[in-house]
Amino acid sequence: MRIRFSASMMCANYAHLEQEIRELEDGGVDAFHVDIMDGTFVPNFGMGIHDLRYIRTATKKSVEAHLMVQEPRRHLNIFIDSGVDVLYVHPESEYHPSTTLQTIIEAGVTPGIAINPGTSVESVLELLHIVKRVLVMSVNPGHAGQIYLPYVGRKIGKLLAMKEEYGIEIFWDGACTVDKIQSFAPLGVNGFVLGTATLFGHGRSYGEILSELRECVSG
Ligand code: S6P
Ligand code: MG
Repeated sequence: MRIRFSASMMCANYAHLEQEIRELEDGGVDAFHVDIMDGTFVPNFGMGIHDLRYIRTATKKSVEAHLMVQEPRRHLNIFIDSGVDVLYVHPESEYHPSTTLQTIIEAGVTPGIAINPGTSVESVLELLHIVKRVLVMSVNPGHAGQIYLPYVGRKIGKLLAMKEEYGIEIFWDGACTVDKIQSFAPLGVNGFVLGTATLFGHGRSYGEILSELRECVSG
């Protein structure tokens, strides 16, 4: 199984965004992760629709939008029309998350749910029938640079045991360090969102870091 590494673009250098995208692509990143926040569902404003549209036009690689917004169904078409490959919504943000996910599926976009540290697998069980991806938050959503919440490890274990039955892929978002990748990739986590913990702001090239990570998870 090829492990997929996504770059958390909220952590990129906006003074040179195009150059950042080229360096990440050349360095071997698999996808661009765009954190959209509304200041209500999470206590922060992250990236916006213009950032998402720009990144979409600047790369042919996969672009995933992580919608940390209240009732994303109200704005879903804006995100679908941006040309994203994957849309993650938070079940906690909707009265009817399955309706929202159905709209995503019908638009031909890969449907995913992002689940907060305080959200149990049991409470989203039925949604696992219709999503392709589960993005497990190992920090509370809203900010980069936070500390890993260790109790999330058990939830990942539970989801891994259900992967085959539900036909889902599991992705990790938040405080994703090398040791976490080394421990969880062999267990079956399909991909990791890389932010400040591993990829950005370390004074090393993205290519160097990504090759080391690739080596860590190979074989
Ligand atoms: C958090 C967001 C994440 C972060 C990412 C940053 O609300 O969904 O995608 O951008 O976790 O990575 P790090 O390594 O700084 O925690
Ligand atoms: Mg995210």
